[in-house]
Amino acid sequence: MDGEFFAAHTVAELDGWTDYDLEAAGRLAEPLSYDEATDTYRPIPWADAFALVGDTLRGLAGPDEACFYTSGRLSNEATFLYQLWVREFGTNNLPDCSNMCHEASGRALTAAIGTGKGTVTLEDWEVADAIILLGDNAATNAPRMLTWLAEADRRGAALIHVNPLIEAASRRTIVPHEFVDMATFHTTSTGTLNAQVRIGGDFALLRGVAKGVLEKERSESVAIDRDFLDAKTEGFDEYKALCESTPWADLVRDSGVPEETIRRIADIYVSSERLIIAWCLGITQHEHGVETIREIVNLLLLGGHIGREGAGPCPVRGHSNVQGNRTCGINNRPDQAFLDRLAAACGIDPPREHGLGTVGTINAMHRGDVKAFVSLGGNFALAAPDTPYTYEALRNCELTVQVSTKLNRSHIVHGKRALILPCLGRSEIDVQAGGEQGITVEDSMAMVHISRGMKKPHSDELRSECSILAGMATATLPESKTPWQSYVDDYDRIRDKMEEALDGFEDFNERARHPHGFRLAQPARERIFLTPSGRAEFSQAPLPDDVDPGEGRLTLGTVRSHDQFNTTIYSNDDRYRGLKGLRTVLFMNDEDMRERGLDEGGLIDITSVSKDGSRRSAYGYRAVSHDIPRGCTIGYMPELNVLCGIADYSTESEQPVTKHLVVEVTGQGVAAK
Ligand SMILES: Nc1nc2c(c(=O)[nH]1)N[C@H]1C(S)=C(S)[C@@H](COP(=O)(O)OP(=O)(O)OC[C@H]3O[C@@H](n4cnc5c(=O)[nH]c(N)nc54)[C@H](O)[C@@H]3O)O[C@H]1N2
Ligand SMILES: Nc1nc2c(c(=O)[nH]1)N[C@H]1C(S)=C(S)[C@@H](COP(=O)(O)OP(=O)(O)OC[C@H]3O[C@@H](n4cnc5c(=O)[nH]c(N)nc54)[C@H](O)[C@@H]3O)O[C@H]1N2
Ligand SMILES: [Mo]
Repeated sequence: MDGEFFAAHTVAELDGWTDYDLEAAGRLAEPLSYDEATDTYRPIPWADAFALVGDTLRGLAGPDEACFYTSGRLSNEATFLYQLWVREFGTNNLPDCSNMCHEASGRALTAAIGTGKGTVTLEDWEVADAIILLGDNAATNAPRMLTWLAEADRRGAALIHVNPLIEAASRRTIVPHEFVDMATFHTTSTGTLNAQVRIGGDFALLRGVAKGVLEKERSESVAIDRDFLDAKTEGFDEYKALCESTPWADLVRDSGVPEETIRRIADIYVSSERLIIAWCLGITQHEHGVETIREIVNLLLLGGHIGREGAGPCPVRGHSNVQGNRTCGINNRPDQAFLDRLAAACGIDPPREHGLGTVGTINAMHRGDVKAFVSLGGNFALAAPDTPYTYEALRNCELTVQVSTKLNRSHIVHGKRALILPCLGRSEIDVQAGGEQGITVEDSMAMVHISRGMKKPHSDELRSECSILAGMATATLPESKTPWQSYVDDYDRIRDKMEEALDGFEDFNERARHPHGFRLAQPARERIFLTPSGRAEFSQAPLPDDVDPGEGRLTLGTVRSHDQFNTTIYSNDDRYRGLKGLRTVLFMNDEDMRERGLDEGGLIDITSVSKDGSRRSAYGYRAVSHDIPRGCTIGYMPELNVLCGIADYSTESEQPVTKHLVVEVTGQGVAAK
């Protein structure tokens, strides 16, 4: 997609294309700048593009008038350069996709165990006796996990799936890496028990399991790990009292799960020596996401299921390097110790005030307080909540800059001036002055390893993300003492600096080259809890009060279909949920449909009621009957972001509550009767 492509299609025309067609148009091939007179993107030399970025940023009233977004694919090296540029420039305005994804996990784990990551490794999965998986559609979004689940089932481990939907991975499924089974359509068991919670009912379920375990403790002294609780935790007695005083009736009502099932999970808990609890977005994208994850940790602590082989908390991350982005400094709320070390290693004076996250960025752009927006990957326009409001916010900017591989909506919804800077993909060869370069990423289990692209780049004009970042940084900071070009010439030099600036990166260059890389230290894995008390902390939150959406309303969760990657939709089918050719649907409970006079496939309108009382609607959807608890409904992201008001974010995590929207659903023609 070079200059000719863009000369032939105005932005107004591209605006009419589907997201699929934008993405399918091919790889971006050269830097482009928006030309208002012709409403087209036109080729621009790299040097001029960098100068435009530098001039615009230096022309702002202050560094906080700019925001710098990251989607979770950026390598550790590029991440480090990005945050160094932004902090040397003078702001912590570093919103990222984590603000919409696992922010709640990081905050909850930091408060509970002192470090914002899980403690579980792949070897732990191989020896766990029980695995509880909450709010994850593994068959679609984490297919590698199917292999681990199938293996666990074969050795007799208990697999408990907690989800309002009975997803494909929760019973029997075809495991993608088992080729013979695939060829013969042989399914493998990947589930023992399904607990079909109400949306947002996980907290009550988890507390119920804890209550069941504590009741058992009266008769079976082995139910909890007394020594661990005494030596390593804080707040157990209060937590125990809280569990005891919460009536079963409340736990059953709020979770939507029968007492008998909750007690069965407690039985499994007590009979398991090694328990892993893993979770994904079904837990995080709620008002009470942080408290729910703290309740996950509470439950693990009871039996000492942390810092022990085969046990622990395991947030299932999304993008390939979203965890590494945080480790290497993408964080709008950096802690002071991190900044102190960065300042000493890099000779900069980073700002100390916290910066804007995703929701804060949108609001600030909307008000006109933020005038420049730089995006390293991702598709902010569609991934963010309140689509029309976010569009207005982006269009308000003086300059938007997208560093991307392919065209998407965020290039079409742009600021007054706009740049598209095309970068190498991870699979492409990256040659710099010092030869071919490799980059590192960190996976969900904190393993870091180096990799190199093998393919010839799509176009000679493409630059690596490190090189683009250095170009923008040099143009922004002419007086900078950071040796930007030297870093780009040889990424080993970036890694040497990272070793100085970041915890856990000792001998980085050497260890990254080990065949399987190396594991970043996770102190909580060694039962070293870097909390203020030096112990793992029980939390004492009350039951959430928002499980019931109110009379006549439903709670809506937005999810991915089988054929999509976040904002990129590959087809309108959702194989495992048995749907073909349509994404404008809501999965509904039969009773909820009957109550509204809806037939299968009936046309519906959906109106959300925001926290601030404002209303938003989506029209012409279809109701699809599904096995889902009453009062709950599920539809697809990113389309349904139009229903998530800008005020609909969690006060605990600032995450948009995209699994917990309050909606009214009416049949077209039915409501009028
Ligand atoms: N193929 C593919 N893989 C992906 C992605 C993709 O789009 N496509 N995206 C990547 C990214 S960035 C991420 S973060 C992950 C996301 O992976 P998932 O978290 O699996 O993503 P979702 O599709 O949003 O599904 C969330 C699940 O939570 C359930 N759920 C909804 N509400 C609740 C609730 O209140 N409680 C519980 N217990 N469950 C609930 C839904 O039924 C659904 O099964 O996947 C990553 N992997
Ligand atoms: N309603 C609702 N909204 C949600 C969610 C939800 O469950 N419900 N989930 C949230 C979650 S978990 C996440 S993570 C966010 C995702 O938010 P984003 O990360 O912003 O969105 P993606 O769709 O993953 O971004 C895809 C784009 O990244 C670019 N890209 C791909 N590979 C590369 C690369 O190697 N380099 C560069 N520079 N660019 C590349 C491509 O242009 C592609 O179009 O969305 C959030 N939004
Ligand atoms: Mo994500």
